[in-house]
Amino acid sequence: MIFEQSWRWYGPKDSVSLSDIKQAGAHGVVTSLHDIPVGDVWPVAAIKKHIELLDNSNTELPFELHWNVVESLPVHEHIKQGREDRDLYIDNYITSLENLAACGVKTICYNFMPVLDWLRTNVSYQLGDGSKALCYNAIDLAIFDRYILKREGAEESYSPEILQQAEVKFKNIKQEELEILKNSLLMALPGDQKGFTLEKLKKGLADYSGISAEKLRENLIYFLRKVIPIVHDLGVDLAIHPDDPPWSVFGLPRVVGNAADLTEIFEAVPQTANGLTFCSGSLGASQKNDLVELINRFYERIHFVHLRSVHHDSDVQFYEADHLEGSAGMEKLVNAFYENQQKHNRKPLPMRPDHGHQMLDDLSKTTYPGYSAIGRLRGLAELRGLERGIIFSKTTN
Ligand code: CS2
Ligand code: MN
Repeated sequence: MIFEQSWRWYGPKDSVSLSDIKQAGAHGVVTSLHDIPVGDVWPVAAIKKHIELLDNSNTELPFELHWNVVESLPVHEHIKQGREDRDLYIDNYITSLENLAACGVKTICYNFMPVLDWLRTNVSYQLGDGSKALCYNAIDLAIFDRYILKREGAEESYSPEILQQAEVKFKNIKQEELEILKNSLLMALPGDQKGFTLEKLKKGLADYSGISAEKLRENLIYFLRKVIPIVHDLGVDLAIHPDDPPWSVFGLPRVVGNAADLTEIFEAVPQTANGLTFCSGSLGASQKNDLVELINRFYERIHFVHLRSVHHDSDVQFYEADHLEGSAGMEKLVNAFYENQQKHNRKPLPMRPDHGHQMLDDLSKTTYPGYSAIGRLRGLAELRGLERGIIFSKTTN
């Protein structure tokens, strides 16, 4: 197979159970210890307890689940900011990786986005078939930034056209539209952080004033130079998740968005343990990124795959389409993974459908935006079919 079918699980509090995951046909469980504060060490006992949850589910049915990827082991903001105490947090990070390795969990996804993880302006964007998707609109982001957050200097982050359109749209906007916008941007990010308030967001942004993209990149490389040589010897692979969207938001620096960024990061610390989570949705949000080229170029560093497809309505808006639709060209991507696997003779890479629509019964449930059961089930099933079809067409005449 090209991929090890995987599924993100937020732990016992997740409304999608391990039994649901089995029924979705995934074997790999991508999960994290969400209750441990960012920056603290993950103790062996806590890791083992989490593994036991999966092991216990394996006694019910012969269908086995295992923890194949940590998503995420979050990086403390002081490391990203390069504060004086960063070495302490880096040491904790290394200890957590050593503990995970001792328990056999060796693929680690993380990101280096300041303050925020992924960001959307509407987490319940209505699609024509009745399902709901996640959507990003640059004009709405400008409205939030200027008129709700009222960030100082916000106007410098947008083009005159966007600012003008934001002004016009804001004048006529309905209260409920504003609520959706505010809630979408401030909602709790999946499992990782408590929801933001405007105040917390302002404070988080202020902590980055004076930190340029160059500085952030330096801080990332500083972190990798300390961590990679140690974890490389343990057989651990780190897989950085690209910025989503892959450009600056709220004036924050972002440095993991395209081939040039990735090349700098990988050249600075060449071991393949310094690797990538190939996320077709995040990288594909920029129409300048050629996804197939990125797979071909960085394949040997790709340790984990997120598949989803965005659809670009215009230069200012994209939404997350069905996995086989949208702009990603999923057939070409899965084919590129097949070709590279043949060439480099690698075992199946863990792959999960990254987000799904809220559809059918999902619509009446509360789930983390993007992480409903049925939408992802559809995504995984379609991707599995595509994978089978590609392998079949390559191996039979
Ligand atoms: C995920 C990210 O939901 C998503 O889009 O791909 O939140 C991802 O888990 C983190 O950025 C990885 O650290
Ligand atoms: Mn992703």
